[in-house]
Amino acid sequence: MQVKLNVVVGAVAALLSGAAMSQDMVVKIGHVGPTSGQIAHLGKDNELGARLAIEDLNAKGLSIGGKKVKFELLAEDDAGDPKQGTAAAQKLVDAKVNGVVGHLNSGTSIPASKVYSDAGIPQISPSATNPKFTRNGYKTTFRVVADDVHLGGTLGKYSVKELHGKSIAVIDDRTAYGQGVADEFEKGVKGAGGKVVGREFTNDKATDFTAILTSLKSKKPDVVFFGGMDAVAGPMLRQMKQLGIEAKFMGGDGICTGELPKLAAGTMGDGQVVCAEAGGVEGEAKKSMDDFKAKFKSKFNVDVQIYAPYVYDAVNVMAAAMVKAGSAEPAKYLPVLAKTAGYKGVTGVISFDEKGDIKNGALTLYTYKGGAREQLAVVR
Ligand code: ABU
Repeated sequence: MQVKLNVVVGAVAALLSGAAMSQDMVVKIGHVGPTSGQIAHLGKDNELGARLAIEDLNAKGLSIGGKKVKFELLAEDDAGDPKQGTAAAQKLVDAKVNGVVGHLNSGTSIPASKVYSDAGIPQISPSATNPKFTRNGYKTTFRVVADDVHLGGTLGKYSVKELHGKSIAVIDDRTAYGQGVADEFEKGVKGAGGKVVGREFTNDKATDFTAILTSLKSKKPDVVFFGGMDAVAGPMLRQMKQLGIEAKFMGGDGICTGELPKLAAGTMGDGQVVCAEAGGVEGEAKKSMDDFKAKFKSKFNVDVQIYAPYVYDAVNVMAAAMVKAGSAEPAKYLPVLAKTAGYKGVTGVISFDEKGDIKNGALTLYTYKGGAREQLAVVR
């Protein structure tokens, strides 16, 4: 008798759980970043931001169009390489993701944006800052950070007006991001009446900068700007020290990471480096960012490098558009996503303009003291 009862209870439980499962809807969010290679620490930072967002969304038990939703993360590695970027994008399209957050780099985000656009899948980059990313006329392309026109231009002006640079040297890594931000920096310097005494380039895998630094040294720069990522900037700082180049060192968001002091191996002077994150919060809004960073640290036992909070917000903005549209189908929620206005995230208020760029994007200027990043100012 007891055996029969157990069988009946088991069958009812199985039926009930089956019914619950059939009511649930799975929403697949793709994430792509370089989780291997020289800037894997930044790719992993972004991916953890996505993981935290998905966990928090699932904990809220959201419904979309009357159906309970389970969000799933499909994480891909593009190694920061444009070809691997488009292959990863195609893989996510084939997996029928509902939306994509990524890629990290401009050099991967730009070619991948065509793949997502052709498939009608919304893409939000949390960190690609090259202006071209949102200027191809694709309705599916968005970003939640300021672009390099703003970033490079502001840093260029800052080098002249605040750092009082008289002879400024510029180096870039020839990537879409590095070359673009360095060009904008140069325009900013010249617009502020400053003088660029030399321009050199390297690549995003280089480790030896002796030739270009020696050439620039002869021009006696008081500021050196590098358009590229922290993995290259760190060894460059080490070699500047070895060559006795005492200049201030500036860079965009690609170098403005928690990892830079380690990569420079203790050769950065206090206040020597000035860089900018392509976003930022101040005043009362700072608490949400600080709370996010504390939660991230307690959950993953690592500090935020730079863009994890922006990934977190990008996933949430996408989910909010799905809820509002009552559908996770890309064609149905895309118009709602495009109209995002006044979304309050951990990185501040997010509204998109007609190109898919964040409106009124902020920049946060930083320096480093005692091996730690220290905020100088938030500017718009
Ligand atoms: N924005 C800095 C790093 C990513 C990129 O734009 O390539």
